[in-house]
Amino acid sequence: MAIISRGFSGRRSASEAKLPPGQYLTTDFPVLSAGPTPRISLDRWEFTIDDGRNVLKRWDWKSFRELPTETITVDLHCVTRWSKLNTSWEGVSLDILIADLKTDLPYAMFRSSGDYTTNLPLKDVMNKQAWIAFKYNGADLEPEHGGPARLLVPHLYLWKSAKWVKGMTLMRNNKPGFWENLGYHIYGDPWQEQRYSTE
Ligand SMILES: Nc1nc2c(c(=O)[nH]1)N[C@H]1C(S)=C(S)[C@@H](COP(=O)(O)O)O[C@H]1N2
Ligand SMILES: [Mo]
Repeated sequence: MAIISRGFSGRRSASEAKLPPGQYLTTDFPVLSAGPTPRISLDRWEFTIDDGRNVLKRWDWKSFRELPTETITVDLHCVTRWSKLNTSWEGVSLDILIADLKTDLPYAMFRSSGDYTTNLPLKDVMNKQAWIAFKYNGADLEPEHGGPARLLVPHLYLWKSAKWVKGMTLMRNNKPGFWENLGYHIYGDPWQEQRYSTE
């Protein structure tokens, strides 16, 4: 008996081609949180950028929502091996937030309500690679998924997309955040399968 394999057409399907190594497709939207879901009221929400000494920029919800927004469709890849394709978000590009920032500090630690942190090279949040997203599928982002607003960095494993994000601290040297300290990769490129710090 012939086994009709997925290679029947001689090509991978479009969705398989979008799947990094070791990942499987899911259509639901799992919730992965290291702690309880914080409830953040919009009148207390803020996002700040600091250099470890001084606050350089600060937005409250009103001024943040006056910034230009983008609607984007991106693929999500969690290090626990699920991937979700073509997710739709609305958010403010990090390019907008750091546009007139003058700094020679090449790394950033993103900070969330709760104790969650995650580190990123500044160049990875520039040039339409990262957003602070406040809508998912056209609706206000659910608290479980990081609402009112979360970082979205779809080209890296999803632990880099800090939920309930409240600020970024610019750094001279790269430092591990929450999961990176627990053995996950300092960078986390899903296409290179950079899951753990030994890889
Ligand atoms: N503040 C915060 N952000 C977080 C996390 C967390 O525990 N706390 N978990 C991360 C991990 S490991 C993943 S896979 C994604 C999960 O996002 P989701 O719950 O919306 O699927 O959020 C990331 N951002
Ligand atoms: Mo994750």
